[in-house]
Amino acid sequence: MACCGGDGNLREEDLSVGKPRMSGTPKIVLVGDYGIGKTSLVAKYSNRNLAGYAKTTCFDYSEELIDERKCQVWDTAGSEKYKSMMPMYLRNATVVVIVADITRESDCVHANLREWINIAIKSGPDNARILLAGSKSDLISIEDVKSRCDIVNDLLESGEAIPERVCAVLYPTSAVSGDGVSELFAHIGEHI
Ligand SMILES: Nc1nc2c(ncn2[C@@H]2O[C@H](COP(=O)(O)OP(=O)(O)OP(=O)(O)O)[C@@H](O)[C@H]2O)c(=O)[nH]1
Ligand SMILES: [Mg+2]
Repeated sequence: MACCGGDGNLREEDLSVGKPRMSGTPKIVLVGDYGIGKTSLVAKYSNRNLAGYAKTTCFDYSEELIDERKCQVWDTAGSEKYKSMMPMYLRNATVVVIVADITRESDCVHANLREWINIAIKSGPDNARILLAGSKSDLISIEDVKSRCDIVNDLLESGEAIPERVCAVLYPTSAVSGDGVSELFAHIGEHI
């Protein structure tokens, strides 16, 4: 369900879906650049078929069972123009999942994750858990997936310290093969 006005601007009532009716229900927010596979990940988890690429407008909202608990899942649009909306999307988030395309060079994946980690820390609640997922693992070999995750994890450990509530381990996933998708959502389930 897309939740934006026809002018592409978010209205306050668009966010009512996350308000009192759902209070107490864990809120999971997926963030990351456009076209990296956030919508596909949620669709794969909930066994929905996607017909081609339709970029998300503002955010899509669905309710999913994660670890046998009903959760609100907010799948945000990655386009640059929606970045200013992040504080609204991230409001009251329980878990923020940052998605990055693992097929890109490791230092690029790392820089991307770092940027989104900073956004999530700055714009999200202080107690939200932040998890990292790599997408499109089906497009590179298993060996490359492993070595890229290792390099990115090493890069995350080095340099500027990351707060403890960020689980700085990159989970590889593929919305095409399904690899890692249930593992990622089980990981989310550990934090709700
Ligand atoms: N090979 C492969 N393609 C993928 C995977 N996940 C997504 N894609 C493709 O990548 C494109 C973008 O996927 P989306 O899930 O719409 O990306 P998004 O992050 O939601 O994009 P925005 O809504 O624009 O932010 C689509 O053509 C998908 O088919 C994956 O795991 N493997
Ligand atoms: Mg999308």
